[in-house]
Amino acid sequence: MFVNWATNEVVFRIVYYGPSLSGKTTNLKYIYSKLDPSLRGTLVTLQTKEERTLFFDFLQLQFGEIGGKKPRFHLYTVPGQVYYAYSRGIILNGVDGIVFVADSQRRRLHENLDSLLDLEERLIEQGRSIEEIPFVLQYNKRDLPDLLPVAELEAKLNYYRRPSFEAVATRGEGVLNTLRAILHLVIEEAQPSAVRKASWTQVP
Ligand SMILES: Nc1nc2c(ncn2[C@@H]2O[C@H](COP(=O)(O)OP(=O)(O)OP(=O)(O)O)[C@@H](O)[C@H]2O)c(=O)[nH]1
Ligand SMILES: [Mg+2]
Repeated sequence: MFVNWATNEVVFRIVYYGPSLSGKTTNLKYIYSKLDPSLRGTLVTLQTKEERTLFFDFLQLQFGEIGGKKPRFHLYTVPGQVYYAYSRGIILNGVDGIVFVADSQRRRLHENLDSLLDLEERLIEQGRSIEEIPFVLQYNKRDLPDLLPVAELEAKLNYYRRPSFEAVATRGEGVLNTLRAILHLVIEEAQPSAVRKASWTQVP
């Protein structure tokens, strides 16, 4: 959380994490397409020709007020490809909330586990722990064949028992539920009394 006293803004950093091709950028694109332009900025994506995220994607959301300040939510995606660990560390710096986008396909279980481990390592480097950070999981690509059942994904990936959501990000299914959940947790962490009044409920 970062307070800009000059502009009376409070800025929260929310990071979409997960293995390569799990659908992180797709989540941001859908949020961008659905939110009223008065609530969001432009979507910045930095991609290779093959549409793999190179450094990060970025989208700013702005809703209502918290304790007299204007909250801004900076949504980032990390590049999932294994060798971009350094970039992921930079993007995670000062994170207030994490959405872990898992790929539900059976053959991708190991990439999901590796990415979760990578997330924990990047946080430990910064003297932080996943246990103290608002965190939700999204089981994406539920439209594809040969999926792991949700119960198995829960058992394997959700060992901290955090809120989790099924999704088909390409169709937008589950994307806004996931977003609402992380906004709720992040605001609750910052100021519990503000949750009910906060206008994150403006997410359609
Ligand atoms: N069938 C299906 N395809 C999806 C879904 N979500 C994303 N995709 C596709 O998966 C591919 C990768 O999606 P991205 O959103 O670019 O993945 P990413 O997690 O940002 O990948 P990196 O930037 O490499 O980390 C794209 O072709 C998407 O259209 C989904 O729910 N179902
Ligand atoms: Mg991406």
